[in-house]
Amino acid sequence: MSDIKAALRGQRIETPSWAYGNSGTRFKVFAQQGVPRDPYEKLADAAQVHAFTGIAPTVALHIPWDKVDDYADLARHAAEAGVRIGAINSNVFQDDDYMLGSVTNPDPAVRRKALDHLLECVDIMDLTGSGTLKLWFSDGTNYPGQDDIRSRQDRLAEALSAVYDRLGEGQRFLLEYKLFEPAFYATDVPDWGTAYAHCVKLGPKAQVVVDTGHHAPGTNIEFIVAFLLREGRLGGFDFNSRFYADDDLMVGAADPFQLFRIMYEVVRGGGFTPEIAFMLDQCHNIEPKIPGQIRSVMNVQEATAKALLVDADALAAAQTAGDVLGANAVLMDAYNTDVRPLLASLREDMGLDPDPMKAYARSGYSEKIRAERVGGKQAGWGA
Ligand code: RM4
Ligand code: MN
Repeated sequence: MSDIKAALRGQRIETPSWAYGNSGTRFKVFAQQGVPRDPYEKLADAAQVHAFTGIAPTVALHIPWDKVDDYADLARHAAEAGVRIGAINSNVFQDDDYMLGSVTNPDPAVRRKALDHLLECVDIMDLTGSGTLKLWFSDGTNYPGQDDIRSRQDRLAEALSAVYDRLGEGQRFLLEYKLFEPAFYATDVPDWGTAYAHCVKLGPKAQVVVDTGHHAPGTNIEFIVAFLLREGRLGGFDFNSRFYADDDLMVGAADPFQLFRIMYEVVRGGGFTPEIAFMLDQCHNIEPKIPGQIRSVMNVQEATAKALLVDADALAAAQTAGDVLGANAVLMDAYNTDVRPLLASLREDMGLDPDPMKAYARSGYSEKIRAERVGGKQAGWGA
C-alpha cells in the first residue's frame, strides 16, 4: 500500500487555462460571476486547484487566447501563485482565413500563415520553458471532391516537418486526432493511425496525444493507449468525457470504468511517468469552473489508484491459466475497491485537507473572485 501511495503522490495532472473561462455550446455561452479576465487570473484560479489537490502544478496555455506581452512575467506570476506553465496549445481554427483549412489549405499563403503561428508557439515555449507543443488541426472537408485528400496529407506532412525541425532541446510536439468536427466529410487527422504515421516519419520528438472525447462511440480507447505506449509514441492525454460527441465534460463523469481501463493500460505499459502528459481538456459550461477542475483531478486520481491496485501477479497467473473469469475478477476487484479513504489519507500525509471539494468551498476564494472581478471583459472560449 505504501508503494501505491508513493506513486499517487508523484502523480501530475495538468489543467487547461480555457477551463477557467466561460464556455458553452454553439447555442449559448453562459457567463459566470468571478470568471478570469486575463491569463494572469486564469493562472490564479488554476493555482487553487493545485492548492487543494496537491497534484495539479502545471497549466496549459492556448495561443492566442492566452497571449501576453511578457511571457517571462506570466511565468513569474505563475510561480508566485504556486504553479508553472505547461503545454502550449496552438490555435489554427478561429481565423476566417482557415475556412478551407490551415496547414492543409489549398492556398499556400494561408498555409504559410498557419505555419508561422505554429512556429510562434515554439518561440513562446522558449520563453515559458514549456517542453510540449500540442497541435490540433480542425482541417478537413465537408463534401466529397471538395479538395484532394492526398494533397492535403502532403501539405500536412510538410508543415509538421517544419515544426519538427524548429523544436529545440527538450521540446516535443504532440499531434492530436479527432474523428470529425468541424469538418464533417473527411478530417485530415481523423484517427490515431494517421497521427502515428506522421509522427513515426518525423522522429522521437513527435508523439500522439489521445483526447478521450475524440473517438467514435464504442471505440476501445485503452487498446489505442496500449498500442501507442508499446511503440513509444504516446505523448499524453487530453482527458474529458463524453456521452455523444466531443462533449468536453468532466473526465470520469460519463464512464469511470473506461477511465479505469485506460489508466490500467497506462500502468501496465509503464506509462505512469513524467514523460507522459496527463492533461485535462474540458469546458465547464454549466458547473462552476474551479470545483469542476478539482472534481476532474480527483476522478483521474481515483481511476489511477484503482489501476495501481490491480494485483498484477494474480492477473498474470489467471491469464496464463486461461482462467477467463478469474482474470476478469482480478480487474473488477480493483475497480470495485473504494479508494476514497486511501486518497483522503494520502492528502493528509501531504498536509492537505482530505476533502478538496469541501475545503475549496470553505476557503472563501469563490466569494472573493466574485466580489473582485467586476468589470472588464471575461475570458471565454475564443477570447
Ligand atoms: C479541440 C481539441 C484541442 C483543444 C480545442 C479547444 O477539440 O480537443 O485539444 O485545444 O478543442
Ligand atoms: Mn483536446
